[in-house]
Amino acid sequence: MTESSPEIVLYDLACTKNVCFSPAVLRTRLMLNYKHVAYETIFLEFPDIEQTLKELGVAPHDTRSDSEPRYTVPAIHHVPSSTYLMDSHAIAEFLESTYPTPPLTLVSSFINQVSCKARSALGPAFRSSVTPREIRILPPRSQVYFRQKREALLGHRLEDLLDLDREERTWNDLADEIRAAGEFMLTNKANGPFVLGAQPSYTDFFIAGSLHSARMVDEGIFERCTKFPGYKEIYEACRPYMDKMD
Ligand SMILES: N[C@@H](CCC(=O)N[C@@H](CS)C(=O)NCC(=O)O)C(=O)O
Repeated sequence: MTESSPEIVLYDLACTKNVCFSPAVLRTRLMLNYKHVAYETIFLEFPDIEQTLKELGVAPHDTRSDSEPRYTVPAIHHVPSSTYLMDSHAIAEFLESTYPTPPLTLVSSFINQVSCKARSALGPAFRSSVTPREIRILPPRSQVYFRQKREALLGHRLEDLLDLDREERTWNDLADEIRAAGEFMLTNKANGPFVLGAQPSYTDFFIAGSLHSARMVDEGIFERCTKFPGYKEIYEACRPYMDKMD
């Protein structure tokens, strides 16, 4: 397979750095890189996602509220089977069954617990630090879209989220939980650097993807997080699967 005949077209979210920064797309991208699947990327601006995916015939999400977008990236076009698919979890299952080698554990009781702890510890911290800064790396049309959607949800201006004292308190309040989640990631460290030990899992890609996303938005958030045990280890172990980011 050559660069000019990719197996997969990956629809990603555009930013001014021209690299992948969406945490959801990063999970898919790390998986494609890990499995050495030849793919090309089409970066879409926020306001173009719905129309582009609709025109491709992608089935919309069955959403129950106006706040959940009906079309999201990542989306893929699997060229050999003319399959169009949206949603990182559905895409992960498709990739695992279509490209079983090398294998990737997508679910297990242990990795699900690790994901859950990481999400609950980092979610509020990233919402206080990443969400208000993300707009800075969006192109102008995406900025307008992002501001409109987020402010409608928040009920106030994005800038009001960026209160440095409150941000500090949020991280301090969460410190024990972030540390505990990071230490839990290291449960199998005697066998290797990944959550399961020697082999990466989808949870490693979730953690590394979230950290890389934060890093693309603001290096300081990444540094803040990787001071805790576990996070840097997983991130570095996943570095080999971050070679292609565009
Ligand atoms: N559950 C989805 C969520 C993906 C998601 O939220 N993607 C965002 C970009 S990071 C998106 O496409 N949003 C479209 C919009 O807000 O209109 C997944 O994991 O694939």
